[in-house]
Amino acid sequence: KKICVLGMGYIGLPTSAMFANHGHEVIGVDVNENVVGALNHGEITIEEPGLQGFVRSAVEKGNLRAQSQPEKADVYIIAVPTPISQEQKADLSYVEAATNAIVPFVCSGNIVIVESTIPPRTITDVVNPILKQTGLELGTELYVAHCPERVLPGQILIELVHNNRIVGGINDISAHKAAEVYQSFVKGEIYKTDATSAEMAKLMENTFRDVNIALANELTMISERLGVNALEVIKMANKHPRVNIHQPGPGVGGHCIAVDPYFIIEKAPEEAKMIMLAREINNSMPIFVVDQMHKICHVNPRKVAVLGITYKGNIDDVRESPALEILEILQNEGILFSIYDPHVKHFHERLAQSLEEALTGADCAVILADHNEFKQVNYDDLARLMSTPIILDTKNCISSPCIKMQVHRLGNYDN
Ligand code: SAJ
Repeated sequence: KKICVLGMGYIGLPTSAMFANHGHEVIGVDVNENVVGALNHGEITIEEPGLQGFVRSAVEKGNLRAQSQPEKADVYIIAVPTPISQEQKADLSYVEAATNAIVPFVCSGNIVIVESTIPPRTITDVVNPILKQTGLELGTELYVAHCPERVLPGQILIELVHNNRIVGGINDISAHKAAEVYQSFVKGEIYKTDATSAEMAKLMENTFRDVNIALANELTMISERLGVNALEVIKMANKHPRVNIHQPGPGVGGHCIAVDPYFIIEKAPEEAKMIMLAREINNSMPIFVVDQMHKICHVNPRKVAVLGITYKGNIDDVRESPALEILEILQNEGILFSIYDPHVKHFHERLAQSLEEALTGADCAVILADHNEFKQVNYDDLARLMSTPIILDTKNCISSPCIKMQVHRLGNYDN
């Protein structure tokens, strides 16, 4: 089949390479000329384990090429971003633009699949009206489905193949046709449903995680008040067969979990009370982390070493990262900071080249992302570089016991 994928980002690019490496002819479309140029040389502009080699092999086989405009194909997959606006509403402009862009090329028998995360009813209320401009009858001549992506950044190539998929068609035949498309590489189950259920299911998956992280973060704040070790409490409670409290941390970042719950809230603000509260709790964590930092430092810190600024470990993505807010708070408080993140190349003039450089002269260090690089370090060896060897580990990632370095873990107040 010939597949045209719109949006060469974290989802569209690996998906394109996957189809291409499974024998399909894939056209990758992106509005960014740099991304298009790089891709045609087999180069990628994002970090994801295994992706570079995978994309290069697809391009070298001649099955994947990039361009800035769509063209005629059998299947169109829309995988463009849905950012959140200032008013915390889904900005559907990229989805609308991508749908409009394919209208001149779509023919009878084609399948249009939206993978972008969208608020409930977007296929019915926004995408279908645009596709009607083709003059084709939707569901009989043009098949339309929402097949939300579910891959975890850091494990995209594995999860694309092994995760279960939900395929929400505008009618049964659309769901069936879209499911067939994914059968070429998906080894998980493919479940067929209607488009609106698929939209809502995707949003609820990420909301479930957000609410559970909020519960862990709330437990952390309660534990601070009561002098309890929240990390131990979570470990023990999770020994129950039906309990799965998530891990506390400096907040929830990324372009999915910190954003998707708002797509539900905007559609039903009166009812989505718990969902909103979870957002508020998670958004309050950067302030809590800075407060904790002040409590463990005996004097007001002059310089803080911030270790890890991505929204989670072992990735290069700083979007919606709680670290950005923590840096802003430090800045506003007039506290000097150095930053070290082995996964981020360009970010800030204060980005240090090594852990040693970042720690030198610091009164306190704060780990905000659980990169593997931070787990195996002998922090006792580094203690001498700091003015005061104190470290706040917000991701519970230091495993070795320390003597010279004073290690405080977010959540552990049992002392
Ligand atoms: N986090 C915690 N505590 C935890 C788990 C995560 O504080 O116990 C934080 C992380 O540090 C990070 C944020 O939450 O800041 C989100 O990280 P994540 O690893 O939970 O998820 P994402 O955003 O990288 O990917 C999620 C996944 N959704 C679910 O697991 C339900 C992924 O499967 C989705 O495809 C992705 O969102 C998406 O694109 O929607």
